[in-house]
Amino acid sequence: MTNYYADFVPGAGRRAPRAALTSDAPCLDLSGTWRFRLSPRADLPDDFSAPDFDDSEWLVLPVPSHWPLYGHGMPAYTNVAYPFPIDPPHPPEDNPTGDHRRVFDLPADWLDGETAGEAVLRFDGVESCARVWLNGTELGFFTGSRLPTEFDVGHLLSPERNVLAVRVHQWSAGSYLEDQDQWWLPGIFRGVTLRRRPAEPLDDVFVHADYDHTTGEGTLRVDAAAPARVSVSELGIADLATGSAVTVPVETWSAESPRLYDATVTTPGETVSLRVGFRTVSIVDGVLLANGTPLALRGVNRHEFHPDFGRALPYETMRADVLAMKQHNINAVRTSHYPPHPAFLDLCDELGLWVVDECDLETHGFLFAGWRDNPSDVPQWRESYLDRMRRTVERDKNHPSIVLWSLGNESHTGANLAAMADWTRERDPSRPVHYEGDHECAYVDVHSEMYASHKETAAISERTQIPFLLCEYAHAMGNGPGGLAEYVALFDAHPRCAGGFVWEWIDHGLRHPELEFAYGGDYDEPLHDGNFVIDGLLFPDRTSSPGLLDVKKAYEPVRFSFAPDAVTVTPARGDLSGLRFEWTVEPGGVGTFDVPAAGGTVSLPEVRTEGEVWLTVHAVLAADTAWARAGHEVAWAQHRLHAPPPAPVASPSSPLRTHVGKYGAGPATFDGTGRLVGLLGAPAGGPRLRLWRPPTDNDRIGRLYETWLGTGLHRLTERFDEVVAGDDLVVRTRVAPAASDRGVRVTYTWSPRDRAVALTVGVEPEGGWPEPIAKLAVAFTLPGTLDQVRWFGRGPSESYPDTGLAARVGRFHASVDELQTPYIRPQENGRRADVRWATLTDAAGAGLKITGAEPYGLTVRRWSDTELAAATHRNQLVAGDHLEVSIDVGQHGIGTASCGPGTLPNYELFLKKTEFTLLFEPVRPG
Ligand code: IPT
Repeated sequence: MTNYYADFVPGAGRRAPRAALTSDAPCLDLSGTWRFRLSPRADLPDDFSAPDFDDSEWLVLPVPSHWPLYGHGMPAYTNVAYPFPIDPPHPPEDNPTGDHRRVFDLPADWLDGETAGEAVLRFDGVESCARVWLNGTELGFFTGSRLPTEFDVGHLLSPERNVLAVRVHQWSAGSYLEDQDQWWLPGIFRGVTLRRRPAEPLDDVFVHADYDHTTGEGTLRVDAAAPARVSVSELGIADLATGSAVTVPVETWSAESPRLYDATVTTPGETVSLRVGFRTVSIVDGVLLANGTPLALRGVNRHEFHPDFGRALPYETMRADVLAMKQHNINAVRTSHYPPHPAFLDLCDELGLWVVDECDLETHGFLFAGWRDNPSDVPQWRESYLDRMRRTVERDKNHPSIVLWSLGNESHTGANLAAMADWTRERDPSRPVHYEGDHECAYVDVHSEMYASHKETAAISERTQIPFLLCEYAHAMGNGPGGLAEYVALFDAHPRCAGGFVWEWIDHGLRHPELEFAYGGDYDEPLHDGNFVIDGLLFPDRTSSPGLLDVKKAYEPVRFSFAPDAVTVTPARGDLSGLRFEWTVEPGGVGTFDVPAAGGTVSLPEVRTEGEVWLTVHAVLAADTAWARAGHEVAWAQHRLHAPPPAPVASPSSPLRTHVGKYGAGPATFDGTGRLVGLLGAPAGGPRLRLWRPPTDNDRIGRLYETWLGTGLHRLTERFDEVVAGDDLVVRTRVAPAASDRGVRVTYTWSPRDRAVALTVGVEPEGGWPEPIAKLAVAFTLPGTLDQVRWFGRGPSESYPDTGLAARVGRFHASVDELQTPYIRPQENGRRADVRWATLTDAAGAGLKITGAEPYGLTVRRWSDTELAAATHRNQLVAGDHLEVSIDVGQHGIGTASCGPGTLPNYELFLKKTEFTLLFEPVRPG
């Protein structure tokens, strides 16, 4: 067989695809330590397949694995571009090829007398093309990296010393169909198993478990590859013949309440165990329904990723992903852009997530060829397209969690996609077909878009005649996504809009010895897309980003609305029966209240406290669930019970201290030009006007950042024009970028107070400033020892004008280090919003309190904006000996311009005449 890896044909020698089944037939797991040899090319002799070939000099490699993650070759990242010439079906000449060998004996109970009997060798995932031999006999080859493949091998097996040889090519014709935005990672990365096939086997099963919401009854019918009997003891179903239906009262399966019934299907030779969930997906009047109720998909896109193992995920990681999704109010997942490991879908069934199961298909790189010869419309590729869809649907058809089949991603359009849709509908009429690239909706059942703006989303939701969803939105790259709440409000408002899937679940940062987490370019790839692969809600080590906390808030299944003396609680999905309601008043007290399952209005507690007082209501789990413990907070909301007292900046004045060439006011000292030189007896600097921020990914990739660079916001110069020392110390400056006649007149008025000093900053633009600015702030440098920050404002996590939904008003404490959000590519982060006051104190509790006449945004760092902007990986940030403190009275929103719309108009920031006042007072220990 020559050049099978450069052929349109998807494989040879394989068995027909079938469901992933749990069977009582013996199964031998062939994962473990294999022998391995890497070659730079594909056209090698196949002598290694001979059983007596001597592999004792070879390396060893765990299977499942990607070999580049074990030091053999390098990972490589491109988003859209193919990292080889577009010349289908030819893969590149440089084609790393991994030969794998595994020797195994059959377990004693496997043998049927002297013979091994029938058996099937199964590969659950190999990237990108494998040729397989058993005991020296070639079985065939296959492509379709994230799809299963089986071979009949019983006739080749011996009781002892079976030699399995697998040649894996990194590149193949199949690579043209696998241009997903992720690392290119070759290898046998999912399980390899040998499955005994008994006499009278049960090779395939197709469960149909519908639910009629008008009667409350479920209808079960199991189609099977051989006559078999079906039992579901909990439903009193015993010995139902395959092919015949029975209707009984059932509880439905839903993401909120994933009720499963254990079932068995039995032939004389084999018993298969299934978990059956009853649910019917339908489209009525353009609304996507499950069990007669609108499907509200509050989803995420999930790639399979682990920082050490790539797509060879440990089971515990898959489970952790599903649990974390559930705990963050995510109820749906799109398996972008390939069928996941089958165990992941079992977890979705068990724990409850609606799934869009996507075929392993993407030809995005043809974009750079103007979509010329795009495989989606080239007849030679048709069989490969159908083969991929068959293997997806056949493997996964029994999962109640799957509600839509997706043909693939970003493959433009064409007859082969239409053929996939036709085949799918014919094989499984119970699930609608999704594919975003069919813009005309010629062969799909739902209208899907990615990164539509809020305006477009509203417009499509209004005019569409069929269900509409955003298969990708809210690009979670770096700091962000901004504008999430506004999207979810649109989903809630439009019945035909079934919701959306945030892009994406996790940053694909690979653990790296020097860089901590690597992204594109860190392996010297000649062509790469940098940190565009770092765009998840989780950091690579699966700690949460602020974006994930915002998703949790935006996707809450409970809504609260407040009247002056009451709160109304309404379920947004499901009902309130599993929840307990609590309230806290800070400072004040705590309590609980009852709400009927369908929702209701409850009086608010009466609280008599002075000052600014907030009520927080919490919906928490009443009892342990499969995915979180009792007490886990599902939803919350806040309501201000008492307005703030007048800001204390107008405390009694005291005289300005003057010495030769120096001034003093409260804790502050100034040089003769009026420059701040000391605070609390320690060196300090500032204030300096700041209009720039270290660019977020959204700033940088969106075009606004270029505007900021062009305007020179990052290189403002300052001129001291005048200092007037009277009752107050008034310092007039002009701040302006080089090469421009624009400027800003900034007046700092320092008013001495009793042991304190108030600062009023007057800002007056000169010349036109038509573009948005990044922020309007003053920056100070303070001693590095003041690294304990307490504040009354939004927290505990960061917030920007259009992010920070998860940040509630309260009193918080964090060290300066804890205030930093460790984005993998460093960028603006860590701002705390709506700060009424903050203290910065040393270990003993001594330091400074900064109170705003109006709430302000606070950012405290151990490095400068310039250093933050220059760092490409977070371990390059080195703490200095002082703090950089920025106090802003406005920031431009975050938006999602790295992929999608920028900041919504009401979160834009423009420079205009402004005045704000801050009070600085010493804080003493204790
Ligand atoms: C879209 C892709 O579908 C997804 O895989 C990912 O690359 C995402 O963008 C960006 O991170 S395609 C884009 C052209 C809208």
